[in-house]
Amino acid sequence: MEQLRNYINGELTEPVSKTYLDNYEPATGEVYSQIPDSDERDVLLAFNAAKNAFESWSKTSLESRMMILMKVADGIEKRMDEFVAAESKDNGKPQKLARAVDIPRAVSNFRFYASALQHFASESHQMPGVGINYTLRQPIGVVGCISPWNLPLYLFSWKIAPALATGNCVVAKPSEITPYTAYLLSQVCIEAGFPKGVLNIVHGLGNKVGQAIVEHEGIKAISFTGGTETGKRIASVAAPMFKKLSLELGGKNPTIIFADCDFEEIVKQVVSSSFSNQGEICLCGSRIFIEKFIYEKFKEAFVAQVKTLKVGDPNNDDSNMGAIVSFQHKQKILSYIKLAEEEGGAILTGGNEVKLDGRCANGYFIEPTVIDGLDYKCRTNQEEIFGPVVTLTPFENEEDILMMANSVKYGLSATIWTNDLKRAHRVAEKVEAGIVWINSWLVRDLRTPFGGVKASGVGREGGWEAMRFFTEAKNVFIKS
Ligand code: TXE
Repeated sequence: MEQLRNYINGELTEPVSKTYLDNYEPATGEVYSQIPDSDERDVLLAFNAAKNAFESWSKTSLESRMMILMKVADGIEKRMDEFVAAESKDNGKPQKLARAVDIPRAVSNFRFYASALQHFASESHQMPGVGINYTLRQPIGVVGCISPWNLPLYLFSWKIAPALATGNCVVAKPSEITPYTAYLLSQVCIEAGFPKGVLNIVHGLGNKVGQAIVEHEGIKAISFTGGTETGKRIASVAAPMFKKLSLELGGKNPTIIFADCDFEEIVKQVVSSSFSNQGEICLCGSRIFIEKFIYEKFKEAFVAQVKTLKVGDPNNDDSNMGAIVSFQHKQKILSYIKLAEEEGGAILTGGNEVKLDGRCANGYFIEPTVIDGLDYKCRTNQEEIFGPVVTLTPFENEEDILMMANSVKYGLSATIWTNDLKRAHRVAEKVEAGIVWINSWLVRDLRTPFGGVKASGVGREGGWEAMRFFTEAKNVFIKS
């Protein structure tokens, strides 16, 4: 059985405990590798390596820093097939999705920030006859990056690339459920000649390794993506330590469809925004609101389209949906489907586990599920399910839809389908979200601010937002 390794001080290392955790393949339900069951001792080794590397890394020329980050991007790209297969095997997503989205985006993340670091400028403020102020944006030092299982390398690199680009050294922890591509990244860093100790990857459990990263006095900023409840726990530890915090948390995103939308075009797009990655994307639209005039027409067309989705072996190119990431998460999703029925919902399609034969006979598969007839205030419509489950709800008018859309504790993203330009701007302005798409979904420009409001998180990633998060601004005034 393959045993993964931590990446500490430029070397692949065993956990101090010498113990390992099983790593499952969601499509088969089988253990296929083991990850280090690291603890605070491994985090301490990683922190010391990062601290020792900081002096030289933070003084590395911008061009050299850019070059080595570009080499990492090239290294991933060169091993694309291996990364794609690993991401799909670890997460359960179709290989074609990992090939189209996850791994290319991880490459883009490294290239984006490798170039951004050469253009990241700061301000000066002249006081005529008095003097001049200039702002230094200095790296923080050793920072912590903790990422989830839904888009493993995509979100892992989304944090560590800007952290490294701004001259910090990193102690990073991928999800224990999907560790493999982070392990491959370690190998790429070694092959690229990445300076020792600048990036350290410690595998293991959240409440052991993640907690140790958050608690460590010397780790001055935490960038986290994951569940809202975990975000709360992290904030409760980090805030009193005055650490900088970036929290990208859960969502319960509305898809808002007005009667004047381009009906034929949107049905397939809303199927995609509902069920991509088995619905395990924080930006998926899980509450679909349809203007009452077209409710029945949309319901019929949408359900018919959903029924064409094939849930299958992630290795097969004709699979539109793969496996749910873990047995526990599959059970959580099924429990919400049961709750929806208890709350009076009608299952229009789906609602069941999918039993495949062959190698996937023991895998974790759920049908794409569409439910209607629920009150917008019920638990199914208020709580994040994070799986292939969406609800349909009719609405009367703009006021009605904004009240329902904003009724949840989350505020991550929203998607609006309408050809009324003024209405699009009005609704985009009033919907409580950090990211809004109009007549599109998941169009991503890495320069834009990324993040949510309310229980969806604190702070923004992306573009200069990430570069500023990972630096401290210092104003210096010189008298003339
Ligand atoms: O997140 P967790 P998971 C939501 C979604 C999902 C829920 C849980 O609702 O069902 O979060 O998913 C580490 N201190 N999203 O289990 O548990 C953990 O090891 C420090 C939305 O992935 O929050 C992992 O590396 N770290 C999200 C990471 O935190 C801790 C995407 C995320 O784990 C920790 C994924 C602790 N006390 C899930 N406990 C989005 N917004 O994209 C755990 N961890």
